[in-house]
Amino acid sequence: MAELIEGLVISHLGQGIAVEISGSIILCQTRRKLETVAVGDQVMVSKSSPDQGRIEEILPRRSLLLRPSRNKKTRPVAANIDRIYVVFATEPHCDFLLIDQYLAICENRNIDAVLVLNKIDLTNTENIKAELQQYQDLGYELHKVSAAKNRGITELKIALSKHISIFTGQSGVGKSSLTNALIPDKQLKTNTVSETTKHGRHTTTAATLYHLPEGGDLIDTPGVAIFGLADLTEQQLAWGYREFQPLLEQCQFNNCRHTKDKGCAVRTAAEKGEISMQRYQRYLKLREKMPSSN
Ligand SMILES: Nc1nc2c(ncn2[C@@H]2O[C@H](COP(=O)(O)OP(=O)(O)O)[C@@H](O)[C@H]2O)c(=O)[nH]1
Ligand SMILES: [Mg+2]
Ligand SMILES: [Zn+2]
Repeated sequence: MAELIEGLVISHLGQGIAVEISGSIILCQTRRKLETVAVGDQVMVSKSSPDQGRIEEILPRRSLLLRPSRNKKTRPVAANIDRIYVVFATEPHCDFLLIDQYLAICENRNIDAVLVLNKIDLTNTENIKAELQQYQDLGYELHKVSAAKNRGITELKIALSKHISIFTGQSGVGKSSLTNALIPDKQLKTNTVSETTKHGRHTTTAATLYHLPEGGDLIDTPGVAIFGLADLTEQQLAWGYREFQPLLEQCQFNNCRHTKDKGCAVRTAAEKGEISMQRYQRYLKLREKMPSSN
């Protein structure tokens, strides 16, 4: 059998998978019965020609993001992500419920979450000051940026420089604009991937990993990268509110749902103002939206 070489999965193409091996990209198929390969995976490849090969093995993952697919199954979206940048903006409006949901998913998937408030050129952030402070008090890093006016981008580049990251957030908040500001030659790179591998065009639905000029990698996924609450349990949702974590074992009943339950430490803490009542109420809303709740 051919020698195995380590590579990095850059993108899914129409006819195979683009794998980067010491700076050049080759087109790979996968060994039969190999589980689904995700962008960001470290893989072992056997080369069949200078620009083609086969993925024989997926190396252990640090993290894995899934999205639901048909038949209640899930599909991997991206692997080995260290940080999820949750992008939001006051235009059209701030959806804190969605932000909490993303933070809860990150908390459960062992991925750091960072907040990015974009479009600071448009409005001042006075009316959401309290919410922003709450997130920062919980230890979440916050970047205030404008992709359009190139504000805060240098700081963002520094933050991105040591990790594999992904942007997520509502449509229209400026994820694509930020990505373009961070990767000025993105289109060129995308075409290069398709050309070097010769086969098939780079489809618009494909997630792609880009090396950032200043260091770090950004996985760009067209559309929404992280999907709802589909794969969280109620317990995981509560755990996803990190300020609840030390309280969860103080609830009187170990199957406490943290709603109207007697002796609930979480509700009590919210009522006393020890944790944010707004966050607690958003937790209740999300809980109701969960497929499992009844
Ligand atoms: N004023 C302003 N508009 C922005 C900024 N960033 C993005 N936009 C605009 O917001 C809209 C949505 O941006 P886009 O990057 O497509 O958002 P995405 O859906 O999250 O990828 C576009 O019309 C952008 O020009 C910004 O920093 N300031
Ligand atoms: Mg976009
Ligand atoms: Zn409780």
